Amino acid sequence: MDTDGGGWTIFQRRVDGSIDFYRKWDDYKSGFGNTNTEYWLGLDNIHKLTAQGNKTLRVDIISPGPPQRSAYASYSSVTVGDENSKYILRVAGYSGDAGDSISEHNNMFFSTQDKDNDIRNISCAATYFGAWWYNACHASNLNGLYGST
Ligand SMILES: [Ca+2]
Repeated sequence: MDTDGGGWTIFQRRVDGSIDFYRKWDDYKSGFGNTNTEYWLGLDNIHKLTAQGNKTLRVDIISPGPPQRSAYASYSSVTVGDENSKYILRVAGYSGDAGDSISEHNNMFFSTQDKDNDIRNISCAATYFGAWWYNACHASNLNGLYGST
């Protein structure tokens, strides 16, 4: 919570693979998991957060190693639409040292195994066992199988 000046709300956290993230629309809408370990805050909540003025998105990734390595990606502007918009993602202003694997998901809808809103003629969520703003299909898949490359 004190990274880069603090003031963050953590909307997704994965640390040990203890929570199953291959879930359906209603779980991603409402949220799931345990704030002491792994969780997803819920798309309705993420929408409300990002609707309150300009928000920065930051992704921190740590590879346990050894040697332990970390990298981050930051986006100076992010919004997630409401459910009627299929939680459309609008993201811009990358900086960081992880590389930019989210900008290509800009303007995409959220998809889950039971709601295919991607732009490919397969279900990206079912094919890659995740839930994300898939396009055709992904540069990042942070709700995919834990430990998968
Ligand atoms: Ca599709």
